[in-house]
Amino acid sequence: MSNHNEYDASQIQVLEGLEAVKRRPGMYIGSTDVRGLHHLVKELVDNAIDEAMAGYCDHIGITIHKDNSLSVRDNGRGIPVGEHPKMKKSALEVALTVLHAGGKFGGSGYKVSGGLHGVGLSVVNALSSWLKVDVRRDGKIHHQEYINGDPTMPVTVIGTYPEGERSGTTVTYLANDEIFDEVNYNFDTMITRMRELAFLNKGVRITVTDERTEPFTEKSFCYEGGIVSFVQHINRNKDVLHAEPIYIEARRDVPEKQESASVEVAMQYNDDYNENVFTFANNINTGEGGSHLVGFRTAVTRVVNDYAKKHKFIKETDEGLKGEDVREGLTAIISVKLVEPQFEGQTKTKLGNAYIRNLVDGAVSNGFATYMEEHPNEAKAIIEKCVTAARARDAARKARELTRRKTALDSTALPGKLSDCSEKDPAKCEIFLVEGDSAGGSAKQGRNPQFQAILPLRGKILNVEKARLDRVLSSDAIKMMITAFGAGIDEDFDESKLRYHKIVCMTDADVDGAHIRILMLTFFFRHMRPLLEKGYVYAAQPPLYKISRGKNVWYAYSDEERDKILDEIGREPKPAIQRYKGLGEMNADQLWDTTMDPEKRILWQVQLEDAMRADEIFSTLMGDKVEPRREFIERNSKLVTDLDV
Ligand code: 0RA
Repeated sequence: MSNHNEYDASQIQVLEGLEAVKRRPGMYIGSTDVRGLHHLVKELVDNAIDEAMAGYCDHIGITIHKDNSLSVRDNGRGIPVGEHPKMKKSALEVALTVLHAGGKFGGSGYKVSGGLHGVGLSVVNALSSWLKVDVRRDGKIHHQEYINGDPTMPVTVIGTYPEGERSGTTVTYLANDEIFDEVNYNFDTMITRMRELAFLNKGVRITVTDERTEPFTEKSFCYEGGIVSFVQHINRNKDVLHAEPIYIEARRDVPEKQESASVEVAMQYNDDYNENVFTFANNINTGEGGSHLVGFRTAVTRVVNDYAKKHKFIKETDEGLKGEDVREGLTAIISVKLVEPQFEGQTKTKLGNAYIRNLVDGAVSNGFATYMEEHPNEAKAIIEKCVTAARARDAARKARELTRRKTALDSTALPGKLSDCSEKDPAKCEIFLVEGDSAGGSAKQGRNPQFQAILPLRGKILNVEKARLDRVLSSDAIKMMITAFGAGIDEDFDESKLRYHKIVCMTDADVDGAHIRILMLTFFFRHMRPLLEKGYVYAAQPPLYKISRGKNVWYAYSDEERDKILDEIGREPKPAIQRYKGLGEMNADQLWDTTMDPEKRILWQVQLEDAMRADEIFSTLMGDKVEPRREFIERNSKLVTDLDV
């Protein structure tokens, strides 16, 4: 087999064995924690998605087995099994044992895919205690097994499959528990990612089966509507301004590169105040944006302004609507596919390829303008929303300038309620946002004033999910946080001005406390997102119980811990058990000992793994539709109270 569809050795970029992967797994999969573990699944699923993008596969199955091994199967053409012309062994074995062997896998026919077909296979093999592969191809079932990355048998035909049945590839592996801290897959993480992949690749069915539960748990995703369904899914609990999302698609040949690139956009306005625009390049979530996002934004601003002027919603001489005005309440998915994506930025999730900007701008300018002209009622609703947003923004701008001027020029303008610390190096400074004035008093007495600042916040914080910026900025608690942190908000947010690198939400260990914490997090998420992205936000964990006997005191942070302590110290001489109802019941020393002392306290760092999931959580919890909120809380009662774990 030496037709041009089979790769040859000259196309193999790096000839390295698997030792390099075993030695430095982080280089290949990011980390060896649970994220790295999930990365293995991603490597295999990406290969199958490539096969689907090339048009040969429409079903991908993922099964988590009882022993934590995992299978990925697809109904594509099957990995080639013929002899590799230069390596003198089966192409399948080469794919599993040679790093980057997949770099140019497949030759032509993959013009718009990520072009990395099969790359991850050898990495997964290197990091597995055992791996088995089955390829159905040309009527035969080819099989091979590995231990610690080494084959224990040659590729062997172990049977046939009936004519008319689909070809395909199945890989089953057990992640090596000497390499990974954790070999337990998280079903929910898996579901979220697979649903996203199904949205991005319309018509491809992705099924996830968890055999660890009795009976098995199974979820299957397939969206004929693709990213249109995705936008409807994001907006499902919101009131939309036009019934159907706007869908735009375009493809362009890039003659200089002999390749083509494609873009798909789906967009729909809702009556909220947030922008929910998510971008992807080759199915990879480009969280830092890039050229596709710039092109999209330019086009949307231009189309809305042109239409608004032409149809006299605003005057020809007006300054016009700003980008942020035309994106208020806009939900959109932008998905581009191109041959050699360049990923830049701090987290390598910013698309660099400059020509994509014009591709997206052109497509959206045409498609969106046409939609507006053809749908005057919908266009009117959209424009009126943008005009209102602009007016409110003007009021907010004035309010904002006030806070900005204060923070920039006037350091004495720190909020009166803030008890600041004396240390000036932000990296060493902590600020505790404390629920209620009485707990605030104890915290102020109990703290170490060298590096710990206290800001008491009275009552509920404004729900920013349901308020425009002008109202947000008129809330006292929010103004205090902005001035105390010193870094500004929204696009003015400047991390280098941040005055504390630990921002600790210290609320009661009850439902109200959890609610107040979510309100704080909602504000950070919508207006100071870098705080969450950079891991500056923490939740304090005050104890639930104080157990005392004679002079000895123990604190328990959960019911289980209380029982464990009681088991250890014995229940017989009847220790006194006090259940704390709130932070206010603790005196200054107790608060320091249990919750604030860096030597003893438990702080949870709030992690923002997935902005899209966070948006879903915040808009469900904080939005005004009651039914989805109730359902969400029923399904996720643990998550809601532990949102910050
Ligand atoms: C290159 C060529 C061909 C198939 C594949 C790669 C392929 C790789 C993977 C990895 C997971 N599933 C896969 N399915 C297919 C086919 C070439 C030919 O048939 O001519």
